[in-house]
Amino acid sequence: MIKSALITGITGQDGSYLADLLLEKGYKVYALRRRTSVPIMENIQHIENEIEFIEGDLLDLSSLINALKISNPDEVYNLAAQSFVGTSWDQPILTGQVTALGVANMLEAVRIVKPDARFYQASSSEMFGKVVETPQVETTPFYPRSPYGVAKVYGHWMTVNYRESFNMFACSGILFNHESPRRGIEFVTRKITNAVARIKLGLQNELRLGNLDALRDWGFAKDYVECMWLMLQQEKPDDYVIATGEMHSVREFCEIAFGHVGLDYKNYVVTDPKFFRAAEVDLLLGDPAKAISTLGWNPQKTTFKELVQLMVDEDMKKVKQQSNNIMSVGSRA
Ligand code: NDP
Ligand code: GDR
Repeated sequence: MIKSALITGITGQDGSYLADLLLEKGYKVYALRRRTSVPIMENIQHIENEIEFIEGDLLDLSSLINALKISNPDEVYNLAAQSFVGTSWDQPILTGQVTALGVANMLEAVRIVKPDARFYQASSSEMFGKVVETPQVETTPFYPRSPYGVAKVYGHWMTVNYRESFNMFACSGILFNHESPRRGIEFVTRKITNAVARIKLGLQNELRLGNLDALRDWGFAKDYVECMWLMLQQEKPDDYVIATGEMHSVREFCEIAFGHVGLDYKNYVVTDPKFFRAAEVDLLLGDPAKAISTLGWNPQKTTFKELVQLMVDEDMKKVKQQSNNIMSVGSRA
């Protein structure tokens, strides 16, 4: 029997890696995609023809019901969100509508159309925010520090509530930061690796960043989507912290990234108050013990240093390619 899955957030980092994984496993993959004036396909171009796209939006319940009816999925992965913490202060209402109420819409669509589908909710370490214990585990109390974090707490508890109220197979993955060459350019890791490539190739002189002392537990996105799938293969639905159990600073990330191309970050990084958060999350460190013992997951597949270096290498290739394209257009003009 071929299994089928519906993914929301397909154009983003995680959606694209999860689609790769599920296609590899032989799933029929359906994906909810928003209409945009120009298609955002960078992350999924390579699998575009293998996915069945359904137009819809997390804000529009009828489109979600339609997506559930068309796909009739065994598994639903709700990855869509307004996911950038910084923007959540500029657009707190929209963030609440998409990242919080969007989860309720998705859960309702599943409950109405396919209540026996297995449901995954993309919860976040940002729910811990101002941490009250370190490392953070599944039972650590939440203290979100941004409209994004607050919205994710709502989505998390709605997932737990639908499991308890309707006996749905609903899981919440509390994932710590995970990165990759497919990461959005405004997130600090990709902002750094892209700038390193541009500086190395003489296209940029400096990199303006906010808080260099923020500490995060950074993993590789490709390793993390495997956990999403594993959670839905268990006998019982549950919630899991997914993290490496290691913490590094933004400064350390810069040091390794610049160092990888023979540069010293101190000569290029400028601190700019514009990039400081209204309320910062100083540190996040997860304990993935439950995921290791129950899901059999290996949190250290890709080390921190390997992650930074692979992101720099990919950005070097991409930036070189972009500047070659510009030069060949210029020479034809
Ligand atoms: P991205 O920001 O890369 O992707 C977000 C996706 O959500 C995009 O496909 C976007 O589509 C889609 N989307 C946004 N708004 C809507 C909407 N109203 N209706 C339908 N789709 C919408 O996120 P990531 O891949 O990094 O993260 C995936 C999920 O995991 C998110 O929910 C995020 O909050 C959560 N998370 C991420 C972590 C990380 O470190 N990456 C850690 C913990 C949780 P479009 O292209 O049209 O904008
Ligand atoms: P985060 O990721 O807020 O943890 O949310 P981000 O990469 O944006 O910030 C990480 C830390 O770096 C500090 N920082 C900067 N951040 C950005 N974006 N730009 C800068 O110039 C900069 N300088 C320093 C930040 O202050 C912060 O402390 C990500 C998202 O993927 C969420 O959706 C997800 O839920 C969490 O990770 C877990």
